[in-house]
Amino acid sequence: ASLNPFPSTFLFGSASAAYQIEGAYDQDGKGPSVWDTYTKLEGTTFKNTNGDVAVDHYNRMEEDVALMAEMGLKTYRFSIAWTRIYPTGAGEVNEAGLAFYDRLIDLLLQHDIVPMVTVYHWDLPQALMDKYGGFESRQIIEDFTTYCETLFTRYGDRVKHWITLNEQNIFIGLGYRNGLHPPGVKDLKRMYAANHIAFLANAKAIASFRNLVPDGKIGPSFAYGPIYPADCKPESIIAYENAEELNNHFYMDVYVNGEYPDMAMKYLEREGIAPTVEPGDTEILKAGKPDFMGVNYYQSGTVSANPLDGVGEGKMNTTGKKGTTSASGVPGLFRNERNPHLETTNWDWAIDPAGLRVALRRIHNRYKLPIIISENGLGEFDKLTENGEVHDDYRIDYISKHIDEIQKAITDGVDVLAYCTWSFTDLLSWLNGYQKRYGFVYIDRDETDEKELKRIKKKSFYWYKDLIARHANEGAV
Ligand code: GCO
Repeated sequence: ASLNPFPSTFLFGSASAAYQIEGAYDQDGKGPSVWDTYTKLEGTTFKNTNGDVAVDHYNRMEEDVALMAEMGLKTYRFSIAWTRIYPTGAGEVNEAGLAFYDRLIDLLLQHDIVPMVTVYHWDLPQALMDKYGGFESRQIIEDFTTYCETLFTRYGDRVKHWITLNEQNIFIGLGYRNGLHPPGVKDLKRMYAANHIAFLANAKAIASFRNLVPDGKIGPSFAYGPIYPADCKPESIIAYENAEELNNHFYMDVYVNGEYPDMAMKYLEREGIAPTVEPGDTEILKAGKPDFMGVNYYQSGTVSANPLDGVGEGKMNTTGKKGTTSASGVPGLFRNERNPHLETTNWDWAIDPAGLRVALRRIHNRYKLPIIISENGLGEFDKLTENGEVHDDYRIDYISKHIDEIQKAITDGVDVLAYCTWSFTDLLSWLNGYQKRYGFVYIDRDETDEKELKRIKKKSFYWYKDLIARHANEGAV
């Protein structure tokens, strides 16, 4: 039996985020974000790298879009920097910031590239952190909604694909559990409280989108690592269910159904770290149901049982640091394990193409929503050859295997609308600097030396270009 083809409307694309590519950190009235501040604190990032210049996309946008057009991208997912629109998070709008994204959107459309806009990819205005602690205050709900409404009103005529919060589980988790992202806190009670407020902000923004862009689609992008049991011991199955519920359903259930899953909530209540759900919150959450689930997929996780006095909160395995995958977990619920069947990247992320099919099937079965794969890709130490080429066959291998699994999931019956690789050009890895490269386009720079920021097409660039053309012409990939 053969596989179903990708639908003709399927969008093969690529993605980025403002802080990771734009640079121009104080140009044209942009205000500072928490990442501008955090990366300047000694020791927070690899070799103290920051995004002041990044890959200077802000000043080279035309050149970058020309490369996307040459490739034939069907969609480009990018994020808008809140601090370009509202330099202090609220108050007066900065027309120069709005105009930059107008130009980007118009240029994409001229080349038949569908713009997919992320409204929040982690660069919270520093002013809102200073004023009320960012996501720790309910005041952010109104400021975030106002910011979103400004974007919906300005761009909604041309942009029909919107992503609200990018990887809420990661920016809240690394920000408040592991202390690795701003604000660098390690406090689970504060984490779950901020997370609840982020849900409310997300839902309010979606509700107002309905009035402003009635013909558009909107949803969050969730970093989904599907969980496997380490073996078939019954206690491993319970552990897997615990981890799937606390790490994954805990977020997606609220996005889609407006309610926290029972067992995770009971656990948080027992620990005294449950968020306070105020009267009216559930109604707000239920009124913000997304049109699709955005999924950023990099790897699966594997767990076994963990006794009550077992290993505790370790670093999440998404930090990209070596050796953090094992020996962590939640006492009484699960313990993270290595999966002996999977190889890992140089940053110790398990490589698991079939896990993407698992992810898509699970989301489809539980939530019955279409899915946009908003990120998937391989971070590597790409090197230029002597004649200035990049032979990233490992990336081609990685992406093609993941695309095969998407096709299997589509054949299974999952409704997948788009696939965005991470990333189009190389860019700043939040904590790992410029050495960790994800792009189809190599950028000639390192942590300290910006060089000329020359754009060099990698081997994978030509490969993805061919794949998109084959899909457009023959329906095959
Ligand atoms: C990194 C990460 C990021 C994320 C992306 C999440 O190395 O910093 O991989 O690039 O994948 O920003 O949405």
